[in-house]
Amino acid sequence: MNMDIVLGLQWGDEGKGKFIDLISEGYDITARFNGGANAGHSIQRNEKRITLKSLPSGIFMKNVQNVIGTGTVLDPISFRNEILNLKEFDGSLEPEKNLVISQKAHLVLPTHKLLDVFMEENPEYTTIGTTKNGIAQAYSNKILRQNLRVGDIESPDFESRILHILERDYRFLANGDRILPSLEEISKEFFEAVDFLKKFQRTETEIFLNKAMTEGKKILAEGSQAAMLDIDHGTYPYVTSSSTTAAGASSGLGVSPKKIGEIFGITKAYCTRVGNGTFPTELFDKVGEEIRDKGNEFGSNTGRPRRTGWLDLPALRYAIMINGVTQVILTKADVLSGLKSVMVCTHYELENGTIEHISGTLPENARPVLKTLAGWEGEISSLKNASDLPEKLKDFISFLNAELGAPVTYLSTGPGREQILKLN
Ligand code: 2SA
Ligand code: MG
Repeated sequence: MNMDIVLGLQWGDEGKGKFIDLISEGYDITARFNGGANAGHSIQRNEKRITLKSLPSGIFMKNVQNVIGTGTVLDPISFRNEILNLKEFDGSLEPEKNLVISQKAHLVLPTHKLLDVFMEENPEYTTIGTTKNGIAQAYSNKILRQNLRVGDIESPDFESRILHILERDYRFLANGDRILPSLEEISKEFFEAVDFLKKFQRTETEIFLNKAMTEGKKILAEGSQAAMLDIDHGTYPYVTSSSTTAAGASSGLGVSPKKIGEIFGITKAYCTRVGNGTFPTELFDKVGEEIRDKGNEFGSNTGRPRRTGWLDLPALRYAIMINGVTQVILTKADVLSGLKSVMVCTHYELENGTIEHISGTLPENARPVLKTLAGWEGEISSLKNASDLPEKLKDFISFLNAELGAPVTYLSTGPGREQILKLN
């Protein structure tokens, strides 16, 4: 097996970036297969923290190749900012050398972002609570077969085709009393960013990846967002617009499912969600606030406060099932440390029965049934051995092992790189 996958099992922000950063040393390539600048993968290095958006987390390792795959959408303006930010973070990094971008990844255009804001603020549309990065607009234009791709930036009529789209979108956006930036301004910024993008390697990443595998190289596919935000399987319409699942990794990278080995699913010891949509175990009390503050639960890019709630096992079982998760990585148990008791939703009750797995469409009247477990105490962030964990936390993990159908193999104990314990 040549490709392993890391993905989020909840609504994002499970700590994927940190885990990927830890294990990516064991891989030759890390690859992003979905989403775009809506992602925020936070990584801590030498006391400094950086949030990656479109870049794969292996970008810090010079001997790791990084791929922005076909299933993603790339915003040249955001990409340029991200690269400049990366170089400021560590001037010795050379992403021109260890990054390869798919020619078939779709471009996010400036008007996609304006349209995203327009739809979010216009009561005639459902408000999703998006990151306003134009993600849905880029993907919908892809599906409409009206969009341009990274490979198009070299074509002689690229500029005129882009201008045609921008002008058309502007005619739509200008309908009403909205104040828009000038078209000249946004197109200038866009074309400058496209020139910057030309410094980076662009290729048929499917061929690059499959060839690498025939040479025995190992790939780590890095999921953005999470299972419950998947366009097909998530809590529609409050989802993102890409395929966030293991199957999405396969199609987004052009790598056969036969090549997939481990599927690492990341979950927090509780739940968070940003944006709108169903969240049955949400907490509206002091405990919820405490978790938000202690867990620093604010959007890594947008700064939005995240909604917090208890762990939702039916949702987690569902996410594990649709992804075929082989190992569960548990994060942020340290945030719950000190609570007298913690709760976990074990199933849902309906008028005429129970639900053990929720799928994206949980019936309105489903009531979460919560089980109370004893809390744990003490500072676990500096522990070096899993055997030293508080007994009550060990019990919590054993409980999850029995409930989830996939083993919890790692426990993250803090944001730092070394703060992770391998469990047996
Ligand atoms: P979009 O922008 O169209 O993908 O938004 C659609 C829904 O998907 C959710 N979404 C996210 N949820 C959690 N984290 C995300 N990434 C950033 C982070 C978010 C941030 O890691 O912190 O900085 O606020 C992410 N990206 C998309 C979004 O909230 C909508 O519910
Ligand atoms: Mg995030």
